[in-house]
Amino acid sequence: MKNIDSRSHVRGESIYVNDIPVREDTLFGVVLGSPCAHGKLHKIDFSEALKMAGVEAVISAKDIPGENQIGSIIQDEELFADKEVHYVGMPIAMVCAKTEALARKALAKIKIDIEELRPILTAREAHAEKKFICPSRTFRIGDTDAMWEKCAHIIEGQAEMGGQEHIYLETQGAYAYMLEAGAIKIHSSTQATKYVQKGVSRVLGIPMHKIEVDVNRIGGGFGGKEDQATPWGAMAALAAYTLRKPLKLILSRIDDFTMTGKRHPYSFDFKLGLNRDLQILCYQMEAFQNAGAAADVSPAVMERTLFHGTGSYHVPNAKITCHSCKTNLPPNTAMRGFGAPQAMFVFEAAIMKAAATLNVAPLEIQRKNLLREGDRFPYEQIAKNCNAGKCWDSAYEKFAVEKLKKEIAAFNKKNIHCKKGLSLFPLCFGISFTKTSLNQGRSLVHINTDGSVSITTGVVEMGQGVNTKILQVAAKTLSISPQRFTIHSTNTTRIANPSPTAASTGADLNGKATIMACEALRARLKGVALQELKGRDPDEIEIKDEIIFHNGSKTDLTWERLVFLTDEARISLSEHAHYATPVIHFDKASEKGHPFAYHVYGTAVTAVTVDCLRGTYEIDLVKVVHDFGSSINLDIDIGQAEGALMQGIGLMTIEELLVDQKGKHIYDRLASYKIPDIYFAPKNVEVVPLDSEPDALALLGSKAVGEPPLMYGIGSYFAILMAMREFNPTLKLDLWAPLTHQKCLLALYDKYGDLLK
Ligand code: MTE
Ligand code: LUZ
Ligand code: MOS
Repeated sequence: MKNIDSRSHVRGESIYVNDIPVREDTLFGVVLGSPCAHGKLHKIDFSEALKMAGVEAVISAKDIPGENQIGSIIQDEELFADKEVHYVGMPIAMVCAKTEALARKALAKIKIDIEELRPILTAREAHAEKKFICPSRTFRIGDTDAMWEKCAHIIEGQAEMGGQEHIYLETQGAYAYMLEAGAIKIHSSTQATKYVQKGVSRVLGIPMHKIEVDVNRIGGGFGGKEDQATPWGAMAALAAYTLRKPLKLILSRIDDFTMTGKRHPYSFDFKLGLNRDLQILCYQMEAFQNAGAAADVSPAVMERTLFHGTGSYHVPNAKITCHSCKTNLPPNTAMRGFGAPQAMFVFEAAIMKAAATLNVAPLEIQRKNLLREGDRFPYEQIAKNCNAGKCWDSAYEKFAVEKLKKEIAAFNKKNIHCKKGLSLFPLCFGISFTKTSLNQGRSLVHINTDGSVSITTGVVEMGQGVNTKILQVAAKTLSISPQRFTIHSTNTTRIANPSPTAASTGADLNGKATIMACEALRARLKGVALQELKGRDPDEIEIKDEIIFHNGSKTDLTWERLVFLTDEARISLSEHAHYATPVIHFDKASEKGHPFAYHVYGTAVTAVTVDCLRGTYEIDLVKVVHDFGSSINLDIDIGQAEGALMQGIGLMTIEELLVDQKGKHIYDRLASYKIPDIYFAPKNVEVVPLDSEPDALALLGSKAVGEPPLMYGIGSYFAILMAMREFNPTLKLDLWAPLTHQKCLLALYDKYGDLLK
C-alpha cells in the first residue's frame, strides 16, 4: 500500500503548523536568546522595543502565572531565563507583534546586561569539575577485574564522537489560541502531545483538561521534538493566555539551530581484552556524555548507551559506565538512535584498534564474537531469535564480500593516491522505551453509520509512514477497504496521556492498540450479523473483504447494512483500546531485567574510495541485510532504512558541529552545517530483507524500523579508516567522528594533532 500522505505531500497540500490559517488578531512571536553561554542576568530593558507600533508585548519569566519550569525527567529547566543564563540561545524573552518582521526588529532594540561567567563546554571538563546531570551508572556482567590477566591481548584507547543536528524540514513551532471558559488550544509540531500539554499546564498553572494539544503531522522530528517542542508550545500558550490573542511562534532555521539541543557528543575511554583465538573476553568502557545545560532526556539517552554498550557482540565480562556531564551548551536531546550509535561506535573503534595492533582484519574479530542465540546481554536479557550471525553470513554471501575484498586489494595495489576501504557493521538494537512505563499505546476507533471509519491514535506522523501502517492493520482486522478510513490528527482530547512517538515503537504500540479496538468492534458486528442471519454461534459468521459470510457462504448482508443494524440495536460503534507491551521489566537497583520486547538485527557492507591527496572520499556502496521481520509495508520500511542510513552516514562523516571558545555554534545554518545531499549518497545502495521469524511483539510480525538502520552509517567511518590505512599504514587510530574531509586529509599526513591545538 502506498504511503497515504504521498499525494498531499507532492501537491504541497499537507498541513503543518505554519499552514493553519491564522485567526483575526493573531500575533507573531520571536524569541530572544542569550548571547552568552554562561552568565548572570542583571537587567533587561524592553522599553525601546515596546515603543514600536505593532509591538504588543514582550513576555519573560515575570509574566508566568504558574511555574517557570519545563524540565521533564528532572526539574532543572526554566522556560525563560530568570537570574542566570546557561547556554547561547537560552530563551530570555519573547517579543509579540503584529508581524514576525516587526517582532524581529523590536527584538534588536532590547538591551540586556549580562555578567559573563566562564562556560564549560566539554564533557571531560564537566566531569573534572564534578558537574553532573544525574548520578553515573554502571552495567556489569562477569568479572572484568579478574579477567584481564587471562587476556592474551589488551587494547586500550580513547574515542570521541560529535553531536548531530536534527535538520527536520519543519522547524519548531506552535500556534495557540484561547477557547471558551479559560481553555486553550495549541497546534504544536511535537512528537509528544502529552509533554506539551503538561508543560503548558505547569507554566500557566491550569489543569491539563483545559489544554488541548493537536498535531496533524510534523515535518520530521528525528527525536528533536520529543522533549524540545515543549518550550515553544508553552511560550505560544503563555502569550495567548496572558494577552488573550492568538499567537504563532515558528522558529527560523538559525534560531532553531541555536536554541535547541542536538545529539549528544560523547568522549570515551575503552579497554578490550581478547584471547589468542581473537575471542573477546573482557570489555571496559567509560563514557562521558555532553548533556548540555539541563537534563532534558539525557538520563534516558545515557541509559540506552549502557544498554548498547556491547553492540552486536557477545561479551562475557563487561563493565560499562556512563557519566551525564553538565555543560553550557543547549540541552542535548533525543535523536534517532538515542545514545546507541555512540556506544556502538566506540565498540567498533576498539575492535578496529585491536585488529590494527594484532595485524588481522577487523572482520575476523567481528564475526568471531557476534551474538548467538541464548547469549546474555550485560543487562541480563537473553538474545532470542538472534539474527546477528544470519544477517552477517547472508550479507557476506549475497554481496560477495570475498570478491569485493579481492577487487579492493587489486585497486589499492594499482593506485597510489586513491585508496579503497571496506567495512562490515553488525547491528543489534533493542526495541522498547528503556523506561518500561512508557511502553503503552492507545487507539480510538469510530465506525460511522455510513460504514466509514475514523481513527485517532497516540502516535504522531512525522514522515515515517506510521499512519499508513495504522490504516493497513485496521483495514486488515476489519477486512474492509482502506478507502473507508481516515486517520485523524493526534489530539489530547481524543487520546489522553500518550507516550511520545519515539524509540521506534510508534507503530508497534499504537498499531497493536488499533488491532485490539478493531477486534472488539468486529466481534460486536459479528454478534449483530448472527442475530440478523439467525445463526447460533458467532464463529458461523465471517466478515471478509466487506462481504458477510454465514457458515462459509456469502450472504446479502452488506457492510453498510450491518453497521446500520448495529447502531439501530443501540450497540456501540466506537472502541478505545489500550495496549501495554507484555513481558518487559527492568530493575534499576540491580541494572538487570528484560527491558526490550525484541531486538532488530542487520549487517551493512560499506565500500569507499578516498582521494589521499585531497582527503576527500566517496561512498561506493552500502549493501545491507536487514531484519524487518515480516514487513507489512516494505516500501515504507526500505524508505526508512535508506533515510536512516543517510542520516547515519552524515553523522559519521561530514556533519560537524563546532562551538567557539565562548560556546557559540560556528556552523549554525545549512550554508555551513553540511548534511549529505544526493551527490554524497552512496553510488549504490541495496537493502535486502532477511528471511526471519516474525516476532510476536512486533506489529503483525513487522519489526520496528525507525531508528535501527541509522547505525549502518557507522560502517562508512570504518571503511574510510581502512582506506586511509592503505595509504598511511601507521595512521593514528584515535580519531574523532565525524571523520570530515579536513580531518581525513590531516590524519593521512600525520598532522591530525594540529587540529586539536
Ligand atoms: N522518518 C521520518 N521521515 N521523519 C522522522 O522524523 N524519526 C525517526 C524515525 N523515522 C523520523 C523518521 C525516529 S527518531 C523515530 S523514533 C521513529 O521514526 C518514530 O516513529 P515510529 O515509532 O513510528 O517508527
Ligand atoms: N525515548 C525515550 C527514546 O524516552 N526512551 C527511549 O528508550 C528511547 N529510545 C530511543 C529513542 N527515544
Ligand atoms: Mo526517536 S530519537 O526515538 O524520536
